[in-house]
Amino acid sequence: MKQQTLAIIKPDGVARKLIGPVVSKIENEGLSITAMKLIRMTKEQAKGFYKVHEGKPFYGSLTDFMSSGPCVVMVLEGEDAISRYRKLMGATDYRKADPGTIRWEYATDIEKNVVHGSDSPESAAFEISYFFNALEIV
Ligand code: IDP
Ligand code: MG
Repeated sequence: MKQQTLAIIKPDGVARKLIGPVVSKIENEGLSITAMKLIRMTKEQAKGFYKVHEGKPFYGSLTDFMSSGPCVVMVLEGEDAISRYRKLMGATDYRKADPGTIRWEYATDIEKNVVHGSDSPESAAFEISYFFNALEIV
């Protein structure tokens, strides 16, 4: 099934000049980028984006981190884009990520794990609309 998913290169990835390597992995996987921009979230915007994690012990630190610098936000499109991009990212904890995945190769910390990807069609719809309007998606 053709799907869209929301991908983010987090502030650690942008600061470490990993935009190119991450985009290469996405393109090599055969996923299409149908929207892309550099943004910097406020703390409030990061809290809204990660509302699903409100109340968890890492919520405050995560939203500080996500608002600490610029991020690249992208819409990816392709067959089973949601699960394919989740697989390409690797496990949340980079120490458990499969070899060759983005987090296996580049993450340094369970929080500073370089990338985000939607985990379901429902979250993809919410997350894409959080950053992009219809005119910005090609
Ligand atoms: P995901 O990004 O693989 O979907 P989630 O469980 O949705 O993982 O968590 C969102 C983000 O919160 C993670 O990518 C990571 O940056 C951070 N995070 C998750 N679990 C922890 C934790 O136990 N300690 C610190 N940060 C965490
Ligand atoms: Mg998640």
